[in-house]
Amino acid sequence: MLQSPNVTEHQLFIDGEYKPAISGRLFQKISPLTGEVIANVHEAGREDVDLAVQAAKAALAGPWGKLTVAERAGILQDVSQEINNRFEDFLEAEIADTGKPRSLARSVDIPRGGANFATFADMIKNLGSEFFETATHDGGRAINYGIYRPKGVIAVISPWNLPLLLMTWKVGPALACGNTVVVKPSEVTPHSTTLMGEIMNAAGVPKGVYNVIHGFGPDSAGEFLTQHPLVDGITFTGESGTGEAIMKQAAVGLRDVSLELGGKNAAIVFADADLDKAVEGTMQSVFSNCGQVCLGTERVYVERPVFNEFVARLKRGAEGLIMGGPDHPGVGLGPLVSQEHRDKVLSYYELAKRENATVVTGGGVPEFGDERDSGYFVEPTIWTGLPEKSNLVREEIFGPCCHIQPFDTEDEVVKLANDNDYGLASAIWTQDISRAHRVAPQIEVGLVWVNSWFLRDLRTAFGGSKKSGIGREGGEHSLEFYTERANICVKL
Ligand code: NAD
Ligand code: 6OD
Repeated sequence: MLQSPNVTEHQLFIDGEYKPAISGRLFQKISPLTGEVIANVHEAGREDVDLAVQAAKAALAGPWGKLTVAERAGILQDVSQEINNRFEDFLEAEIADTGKPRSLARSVDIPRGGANFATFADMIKNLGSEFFETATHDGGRAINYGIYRPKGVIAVISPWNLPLLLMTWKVGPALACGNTVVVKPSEVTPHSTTLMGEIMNAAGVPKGVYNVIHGFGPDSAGEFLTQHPLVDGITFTGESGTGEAIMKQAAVGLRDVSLELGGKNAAIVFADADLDKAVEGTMQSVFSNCGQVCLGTERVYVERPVFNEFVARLKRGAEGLIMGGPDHPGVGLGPLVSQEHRDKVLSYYELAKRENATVVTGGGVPEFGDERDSGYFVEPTIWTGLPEKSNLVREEIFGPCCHIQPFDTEDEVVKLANDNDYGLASAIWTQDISRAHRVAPQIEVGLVWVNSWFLRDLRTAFGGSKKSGIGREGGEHSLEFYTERANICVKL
């Protein structure tokens, strides 16, 4: 394996300090652009995980647990500001780990890192509580009011596709609610989570409140963390199969889980849609982040009168995408994150051939004849003609590809969209406002966009139905997982 000249090292971050793993083990982080080793990462063993969890437990009883809500919110605003101050460092970290276009990381990933702290700091500061007056049997009165307590030590386990965005989406509300965290980022993208240790120290977050352990899932840091008896809750984003494993691990000791899992999201394009906008929106929902977005579209249903035109226009769009590294001129499509993930995506490209799909465009590995040939690129790909029972139409691929299918009636397309084990998100394209309101609630997912995609208001409920998740986070919905609610009843 080649090694880049600028190999970095990522240690664990425990109790406010960077520390080498006691395990003595290191693993390599490979660049998705060059296939070279770009970092050596310390892998946490059981002893390291125990240290991190003990630090998080102790911090609950330290200065962090004694702050007023306003003081805590103030510190989290400082965390947000520090992310903005170190914007360029986060940008470098994120694009080195993922290979994604710089413009995408600049406009989406890094700003959301900051927003995830600022939004939940605001929320917690402005939170009210319920109050009831009760008539008592003796003709008197009692009052009841609700309080929120932090849940305790939260294990945050995050994936590689939007590393900073998805990690802070959990850490922001967890800390806003007064918890402490031990974060296990994906082994594929360790950099930005490590860097957050510096941010926490600079913002004055007390030691032990934010801890980072690196490693893998089974028989490694992820499993050790979820099995630790002092962990009070586990919030996880990743594959549905991993979610099942984590739920089993959480059952021991009856720990609460919040699971944000996979998707096989449908876009529905009605013939009355503004086709320019539908094509542009679907280009984004299929190809953004090289298709590595849980909310991305992999099934497109198009009403028959505009089917051929839509397919032709999406094909033109896909063929116009420029593939390349973060700073390649005009880049629209980066590489997939790893060799392993490329193998998975390509296995579906092969399946399409075996099942005689019509390959509208793409379907293979591009040949550039330049340095891009070392990256994990695949062609943006569109298929038609497969039956709905095909695994390609049913399973999450997580690559820059989609299958397009015509439909004739509203009832038919609702059934098609819902005929899937996943239930994360959907996008509906129509100019008929009544139809939009009629169809959207019938789609069995956690989030439906109408004439848009990935428009996020962090105060809204976010999560998946069916195999796409358990629980909702976002705004005050996050309190359901990150706090314990108690009622205080006072007889007057
Ligand atoms: P993954 O499930 O392979 O890994 C996610 C994390 O879990 C990693 O940190 C991994 O090390 C850890 N892990 C794996 N096995 C574990 C175990 N047994 N115990 C504890 N930790 C374990 O997912 P991925 O490949 O990193 O990410 C892609 C997946 O994430 C896709 O399925 C995508 O749809 C999903 N995702 C969902 C959302 C959402 O909001 N619903 C958001 C982003 C990604
Ligand atoms: O926007 C978010 O808060 C969020 N959780 C996005 C998930 C994207 C999936 O890849």
